[in-house]
Amino acid sequence: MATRGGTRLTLAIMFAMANLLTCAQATANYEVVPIPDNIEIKEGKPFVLDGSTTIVCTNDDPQLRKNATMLAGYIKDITGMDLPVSQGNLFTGKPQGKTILLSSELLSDNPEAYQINVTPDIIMIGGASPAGNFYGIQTFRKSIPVEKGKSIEFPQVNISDSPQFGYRGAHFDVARHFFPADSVKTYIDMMALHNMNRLHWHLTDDQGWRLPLKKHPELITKGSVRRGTCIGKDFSSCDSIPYGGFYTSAEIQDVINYAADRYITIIPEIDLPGHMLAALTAHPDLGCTGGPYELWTIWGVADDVLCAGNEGVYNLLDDVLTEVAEIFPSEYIHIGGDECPKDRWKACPKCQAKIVELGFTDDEHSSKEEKLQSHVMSFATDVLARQGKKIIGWDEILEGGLPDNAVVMSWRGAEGGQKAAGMGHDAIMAPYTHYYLDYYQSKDTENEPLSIGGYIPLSKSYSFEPYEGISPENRQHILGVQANLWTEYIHTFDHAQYMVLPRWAALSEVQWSDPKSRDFDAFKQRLSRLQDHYKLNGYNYSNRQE
Ligand code: TNX
Repeated sequence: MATRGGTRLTLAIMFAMANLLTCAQATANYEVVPIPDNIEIKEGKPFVLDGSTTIVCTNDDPQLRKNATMLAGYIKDITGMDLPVSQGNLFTGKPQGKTILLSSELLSDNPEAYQINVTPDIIMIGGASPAGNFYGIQTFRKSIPVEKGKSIEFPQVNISDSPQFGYRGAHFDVARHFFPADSVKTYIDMMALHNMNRLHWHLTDDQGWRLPLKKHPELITKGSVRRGTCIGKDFSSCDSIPYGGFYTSAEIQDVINYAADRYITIIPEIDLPGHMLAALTAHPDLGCTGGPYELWTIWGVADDVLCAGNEGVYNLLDDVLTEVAEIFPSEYIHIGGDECPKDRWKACPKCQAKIVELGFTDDEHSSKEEKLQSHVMSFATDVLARQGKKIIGWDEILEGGLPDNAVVMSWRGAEGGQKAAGMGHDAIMAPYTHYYLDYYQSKDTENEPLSIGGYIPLSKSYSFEPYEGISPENRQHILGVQANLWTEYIHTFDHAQYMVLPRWAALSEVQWSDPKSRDFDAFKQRLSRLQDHYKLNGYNYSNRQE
């Protein structure tokens, strides 16, 4: 009896000790999403992150300081440790104690490149720029297991990494349903977690105008609240509940700055000359029929578009785009160009007179109305060029001839991007076949929230090959890849998060990682750890992994 009891006691103590040892410590895993290019683990004593660690910037660059504060925030959220941030210099003496050292002087052709070197006393996160440093911080942050109250062991390692593409985009439609500035900021945080750097902000459409402009306040006062919304997919119905929303100028500025602190550029979209019922509602004289018009309560493609034979349209576009260029620091402004039916223009004496004036005729490439649309797009391009900006347009802009320097956003498959690259134009791949995240992510549609249709499982988003069909000499024209989130059927931010997560994780590996590392099963392992970070941050995500 005594012996048995003694054995039991010894076992219990051993078990408790083993538990203590394993519970008190957790080990970092560098295989994060998106997977870094090179991870070289080394033998030897790990770096143990505990409350005595200091975060040190190697210079007084204000961006690096912001990075350091952000890193301290991430570590606090994940582990509960509150680490101090200070400034030091690698060359004027070794910092005291255990240190995470941030720098932005790494030599690399790619400004977004970074390296992480872990030794027992120092973790060095070096970027080729503050942005590169920031991506090093993202990888570091994602490597930490989400287990509060434990010290974290970081195995010694050399990581070197840089992105495949300079344009790593996510789109957000805030016109069909409105998402307040706080939600947009959370969207930006989610993007940063996936190393994305361009937010394509779809601010105007047939169902609402969300961007305040000083010169044209009527676009908000008359164009931001619709009479109601159709119920589900029944376009003959209307809930008769006024629906709308818009940002204040201060909120727009705040979102731009918030994004910039996370190395994300906001590309605003003013969708023209179709998808313009909001502007027509405010200015009925600018449509071919003279109206009256009202904000749409249904979805789809409206026949009423801006009248391209009306001088007032050009004046409005000049004012709007000039002010948009002043507000947004981005090099690119998106001017839409998609889904502009030509029925009204064909029947409109003013549009037909303009076609005659410009000498347009039908030919084997395009109709005279398509050429008229190109004329509008060229006008908008020139207005923006005067402000030092370039344009992005949906792939329909290929139809009547492309303005110089125009970037094509390929959405009706990858063909538009392939064609643009062949013509020497830059292109962004956002094919509906892989990256329309308003589509279902499961075949089990009965148990999914109502969606526009389609089926894009995680594996499909993971399988896109951006260079397929592009000759090696034209690859330089593929700026990058983007996913779009159209919100006809997405009413809440919770639902928006559910649609993009985890498909953004798949996208991020296509945008960032070396295609040689593409492996769906290995990706799913990495994803399970990323999901812990989704949970920690309170992001709503889907568990579907078809
Ligand atoms: C096509 S993509 C559209 C949008 C819709 C979307 C729905 C593009 C340029 N136009 O207006 O919201 O499909 O999936």
